[in-house]
Amino acid sequence: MYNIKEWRHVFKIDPNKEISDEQLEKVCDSGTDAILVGGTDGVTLENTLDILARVRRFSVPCVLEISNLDSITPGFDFYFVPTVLNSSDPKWITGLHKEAVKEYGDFINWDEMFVEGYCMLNPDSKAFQETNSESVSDEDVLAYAMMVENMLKLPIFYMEYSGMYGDSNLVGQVSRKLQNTLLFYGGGIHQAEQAKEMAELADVVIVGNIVYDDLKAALHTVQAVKETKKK
Ligand code: 1GP
Repeated sequence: MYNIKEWRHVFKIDPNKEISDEQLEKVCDSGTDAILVGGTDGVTLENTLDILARVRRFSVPCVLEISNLDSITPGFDFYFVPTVLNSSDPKWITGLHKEAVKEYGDFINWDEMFVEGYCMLNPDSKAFQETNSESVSDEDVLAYAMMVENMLKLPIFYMEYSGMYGDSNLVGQVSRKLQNTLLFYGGGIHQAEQAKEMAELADVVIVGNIVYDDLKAALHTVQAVKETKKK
């Protein structure tokens, strides 16, 4: 079985966006550690199953990042469940989770499930707005990181800058607060240099949009991350 503790680079594929078979093959065979399937809007069971079937032709691990109850389906290697720490709406913190467990709780293989403590950091992003997130100070982010590590004891803390390159200084400070919890960084990575900078600070670097905007640049981020040691 795969060990997520060894992952360094992940591509996030949005089921609601078009990607050709040829492009998807390049993404899956790129040497990335996993394909994370998830998006903010328009994620349906149909487009999720389509991506799952197409990624399954390759040996790369395939993970569903659950974004709504309708698109949950068996067949993924892992299920990542976001809980949005800075949301003002309980629905995104424990609400949808409770509904999912009410419906599927007895069928869930808990060993395949990892909860991600999300901190939404780009107020202009769809993800931030959709989840009714509240703006946070650096001190807030550090407090959330310490809570995730020491109080909630979640496996993953996700700094989500979706669409915007983040503050490497803050990512570094967060990194120093986490020992057992893995630090995921995602947002605005357009070139290898940025991927490398974040790979020095975070355990896992997530690359999303650039796959659709500039596939060649996206593919270059894999090697950049892989040859970088976390400090
Ligand atoms: C989005 O964190 C990921 O959920 C990656 O962000 O799309 O900006 O690369 P980008």
